[in-house]
Amino acid sequence: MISLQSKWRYLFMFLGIQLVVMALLSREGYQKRVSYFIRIFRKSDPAGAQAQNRTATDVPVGNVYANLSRLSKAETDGGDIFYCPKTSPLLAGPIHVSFPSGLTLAEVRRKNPLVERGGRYRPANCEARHRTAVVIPHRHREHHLRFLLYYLHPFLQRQQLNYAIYVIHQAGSYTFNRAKLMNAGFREAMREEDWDCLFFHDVDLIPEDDRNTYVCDANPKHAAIAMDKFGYKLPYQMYFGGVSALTPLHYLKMNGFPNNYWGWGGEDDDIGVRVSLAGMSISRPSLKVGRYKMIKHKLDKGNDVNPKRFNMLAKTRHTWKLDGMNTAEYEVLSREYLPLYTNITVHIGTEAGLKPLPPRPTVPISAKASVKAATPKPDK
Ligand code: UD2
Ligand code: MN
Repeated sequence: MISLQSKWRYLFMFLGIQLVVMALLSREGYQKRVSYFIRIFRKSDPAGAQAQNRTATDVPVGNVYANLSRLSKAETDGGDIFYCPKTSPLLAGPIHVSFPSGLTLAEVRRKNPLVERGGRYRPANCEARHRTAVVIPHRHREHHLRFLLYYLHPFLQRQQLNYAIYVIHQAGSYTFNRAKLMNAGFREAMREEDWDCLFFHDVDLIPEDDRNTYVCDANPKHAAIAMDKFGYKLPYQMYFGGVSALTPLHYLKMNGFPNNYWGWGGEDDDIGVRVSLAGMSISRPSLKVGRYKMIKHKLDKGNDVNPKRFNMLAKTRHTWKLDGMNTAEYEVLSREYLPLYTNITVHIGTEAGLKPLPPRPTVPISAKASVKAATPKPDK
């Protein structure tokens, strides 16, 4: 009969032999088999569960950072660099989007080591086929901006683009003007580089499929065709809000965007109408690919609904050539090349122009009529 003590001895001997065998196997380059062997004994291993969700290229489905480990800094030997493939081999389709609390810009930086100052990137081992500037109108939405940067940087790197991210920040507290900020963004981005495509991008919209490529089409493209807030459907045929993409030629052909929509609403429809007035049509990705999640939010302070929007929209066909890129007046207050984006702070004035509105005179009631006549009317 074997005593209890010798039972333990045999057990230790058996484990010892196993360890020696495993060590030998791993020295011979059999690490994969060893880790497989180990995994068999770890039933509830989350990594094992995740492995079942992997694609043929060993990528966890939906993780926007999954493929970035396949990117590297330039390793060229000084020889020719060839164009990147027409379809990036790094694309993986649907992206899982969630908004965990506590995300910091430092974390986004850490996860995107190849992004250069000003939020720029170009593939190291092939020549990008496309140069895209992303223009984001912004004020007081730092929380949303962090999430957008977290998702957009790896998304664009997967697409093997030469890109930069420009945040156009409206200075002051006067009513927000999304479309005028885009005009400023267009001019300031083109001043820096000969971009062949500009993406005009709400700060709170996160793309959910990397096959929605951030390159331009033959016609102005409306990219945010399927948003969660509209049940992943296009709300109406002429809808052009959220995210759109135009070449510099498209942009100039339609005289850019309107400058006179102050506050929420209308400007996106005006832009859509401009596309057709300039003789172009709207192109769109498929509903399957042009999917976006919008970070939930309330209407901002300083961006009240614009009550004049319907009247203005009715006049777009008469106004589009008179107001737009050709009349966009603003002052650049600062240009900062931050690690994850270029921040351009602009003063865009008010309805009355670039100069701040003169303080209202306090006058006796009898004199009010004559002052009214002398005060410049805000333009429509
Ligand atoms: C819708 C459209 C948007 C625009 C807007 C009307 C969608 C997804 N988007 O957005 O493209 O046509 O209606 O103007 O339907 N912003 C700031 N700070 C502010 C206010 C606005 O940064 O204080 C920027 C920001 O990039 C934001 C964008 O302007 O995403 C649009 O404003 P919004 O998100 O408040 O309006 P929303 O979601 O109704
Ligand atoms: Mn929004």
